[in-house]
Amino acid sequence: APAIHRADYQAPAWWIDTVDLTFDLDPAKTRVLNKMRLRRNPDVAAQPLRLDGEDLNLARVMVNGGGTSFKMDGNQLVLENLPEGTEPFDLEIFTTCAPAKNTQLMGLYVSQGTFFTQCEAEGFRRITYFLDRPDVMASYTVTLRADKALYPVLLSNGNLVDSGAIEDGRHFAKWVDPHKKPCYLFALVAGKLVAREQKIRSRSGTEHLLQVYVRPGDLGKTEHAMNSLMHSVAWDEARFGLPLDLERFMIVATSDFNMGAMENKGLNIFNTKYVLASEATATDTDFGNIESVVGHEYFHNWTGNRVTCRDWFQLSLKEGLTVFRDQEFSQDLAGSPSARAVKRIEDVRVLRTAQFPEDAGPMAHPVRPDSYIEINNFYTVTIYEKGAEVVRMMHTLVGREGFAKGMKLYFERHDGQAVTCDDFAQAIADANPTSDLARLLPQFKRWYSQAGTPRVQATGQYEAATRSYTLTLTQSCAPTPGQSAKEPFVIPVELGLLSANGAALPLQMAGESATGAVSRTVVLTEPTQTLTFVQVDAEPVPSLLRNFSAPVVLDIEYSDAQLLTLLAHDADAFNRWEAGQRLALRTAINAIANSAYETSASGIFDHQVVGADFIEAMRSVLRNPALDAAFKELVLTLPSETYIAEQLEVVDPQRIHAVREAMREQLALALQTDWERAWEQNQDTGGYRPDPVSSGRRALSGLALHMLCIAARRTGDVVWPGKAYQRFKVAANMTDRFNALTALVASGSELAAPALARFHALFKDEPLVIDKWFALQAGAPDRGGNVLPAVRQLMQHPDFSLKNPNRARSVIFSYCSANPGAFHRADAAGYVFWSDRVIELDAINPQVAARLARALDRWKKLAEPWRSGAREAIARVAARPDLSNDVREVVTRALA
Ligand code: HT7
Ligand code: ZN
Repeated sequence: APAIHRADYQAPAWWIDTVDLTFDLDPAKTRVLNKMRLRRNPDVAAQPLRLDGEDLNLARVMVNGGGTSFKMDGNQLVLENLPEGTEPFDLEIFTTCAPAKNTQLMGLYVSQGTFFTQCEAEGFRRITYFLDRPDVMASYTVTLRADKALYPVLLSNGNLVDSGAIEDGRHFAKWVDPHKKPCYLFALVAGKLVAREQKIRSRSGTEHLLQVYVRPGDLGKTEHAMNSLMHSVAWDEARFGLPLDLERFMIVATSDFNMGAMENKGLNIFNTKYVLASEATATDTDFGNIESVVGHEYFHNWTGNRVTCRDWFQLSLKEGLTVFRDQEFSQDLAGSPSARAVKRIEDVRVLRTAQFPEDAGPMAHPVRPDSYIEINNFYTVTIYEKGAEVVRMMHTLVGREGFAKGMKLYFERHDGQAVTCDDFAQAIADANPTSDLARLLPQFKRWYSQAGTPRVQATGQYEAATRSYTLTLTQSCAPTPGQSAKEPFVIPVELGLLSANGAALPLQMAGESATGAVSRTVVLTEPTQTLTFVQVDAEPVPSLLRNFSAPVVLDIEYSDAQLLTLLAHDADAFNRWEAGQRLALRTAINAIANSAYETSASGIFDHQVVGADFIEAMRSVLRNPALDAAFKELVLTLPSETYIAEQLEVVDPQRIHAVREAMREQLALALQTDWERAWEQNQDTGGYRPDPVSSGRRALSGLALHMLCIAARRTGDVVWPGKAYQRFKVAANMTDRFNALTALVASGSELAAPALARFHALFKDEPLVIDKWFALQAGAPDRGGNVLPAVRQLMQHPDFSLKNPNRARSVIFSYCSANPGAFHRADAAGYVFWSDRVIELDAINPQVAARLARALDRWKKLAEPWRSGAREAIARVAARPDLSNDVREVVTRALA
């Protein structure tokens, strides 16, 4: 397929004002009657009407009630003899499709006997012929007709205006959406569902009905989703003055879904994973994810739906902004500064372990891409998470109030329109004319146009004679595909200085008078800049990029002593955590590089690499009564293997795995009594609540149990595995139960097998829990190459299905993308397995297959023999003549 280029954008030659859809729903053959009112766009040169369609059977086309000529050009329906002039006319198209055969889960499909739709990005064309592009916004009326016994609930966007019985045991429902929308926001649902309902009143006094629809047995697991929805409605009104603009807002859960959830206007469709939760079946992480995904989809109601994207190159306009909003929502709900910092650290961890590698690999693209072959491949961590960081930097540059003013102006200017990233940035800048953002806007927008992660190199020079400290900050950005040279970025750097004993020093720059401020934001714009601080009594410890104020890599040569000072004293919690990570990373990288350290044939790395200072620093964190448990758990978790790999030029995945495992074991043994105390002091008291404090306590006690089981493996102790098994059996919530099970599996305990069997028996009727059961085994540490055969075995399990994306992800992705030590086998068997699965999945669901195809993105960094094995596996996929555009684009870029 040819690439589509942003520069080629042209406004549509036709507008569609109204769409009246009638569906006769039948899994084998659904009939769709599409009556549209169209008119020519007078601003664009006259041209035939070309409507997109895919996998449709066309039965009839009529113009103003009469027959018309038409032709097919590939997948497009082309009408050339349409009425002249700009007067509206009626176009009626009658098609059929086969939802039961739709395994791609795009367009109209059936999941467990219920009809669902997924139209973003280009799924509406699989329902009817249409101008399937986001800048064509129409008013929709939808009539659904179906068997009443099989499909008692019939839902679509907007308001229910009519319903009733029709012939042959069938019934109908008619929905009218009061808001114009692009077709990617269309949705319908039909099936046997029940709803949790809640009436709410907005600040202005308007009443709204909130509904969460699920399968009948799942109603008891909808309370948290409903609470999250109510919090979301209240938050958007309080923080941004954005009210709910619908009488009725519905969420529907399905277990077959390609992504997390979808923001269809007034009828959000969710993966069950992000709706269903009870303390018995969902972990604290699940509860947190539900809160943020419910928030995310709800916030799209304004950022995405009321103001949408002009074209798909602008995807980050809605996604980056909405991720920023859901991150802020979760932080605001978390409450305390420490809980906010924990959320920020978690978000940055995702960015650095997933987006930074993307930005350095073959799929690197700007936040606003210039071209794509398959848009589904561009729902990426760059568009979402880096896009959110770009919005966050704007927020930093104009301040919280300034940003709220900017949002207000954005909606005043663009409500009801399909716009661009430029329009958004312009609105934020125009609302803050004296801000750094307004002053630097053209340069700031390089964040949208230039791919790659910038690096900022910092060096400090203290001069005792003048009591001054000079920081030199130099920025650079490596070439990315299609972009060899980069211009300097606007980089806000929040910073502070600490004395050697950890006191916060007042920041006074040369030529300024003293203000007493101990933290400030400096905005970098040049390739190199120097900052001179005066009245500094002794060499300070710089604390740079506080709260991760820009999505960059900070290169700075701290001494161990400086890092220990920051870890113990920095007022910025993010940088405290970061100092601990730097210490751990340094230890890991030195051990990986030290050729005197041998790895045994079985992959065991038997050298003491963790130094006494690091151990004592970790002990102080663990014992510090002033720190929250959630923060301690983050500090005491070593950087991931993926993150360590990103820091290296050449990657030996087995050595990284062995070194990290050895470090964990050493920390487990050296801090044994502290882990015991952490376990005992963080037991749940009272009932389960997924709030930040109690979930932090569960996280820390879970890590402690894990470490104690790791230590037990080395010491031969049977007490802690026994305690873990006991906890696994009697735990009152899934978080504690699953942490105990994980500790047994990850430490290779003999009790793991009986625990896994018991877990399956207990939860065999809970698909989301069975997903965890599969994922835990596919993600288990490799012992002599046992994981790949286990994964093959899991694929033979009666509960396994390749067609269900959650299940496929829980086994195949957990192995190929989340278990580097087991996947990167020297015999390349992991890669061969990967290529087989990519090819197999591609025939069922190209979108999911293309995500799996990304697992080998970074193959060029691998050492031999992995590099050659990986290249061969990718080439094997690429050699298939029948690949989807989705997978073809990924493997072609990987091999380029
Ligand atoms: N906007 C939604 C994207 C989405 C999606 C895209 C392609 C294929 C299937 C999909 N399901 C959902 C999700 C979001 O960002 O809110
Ligand atoms: Zn989104």
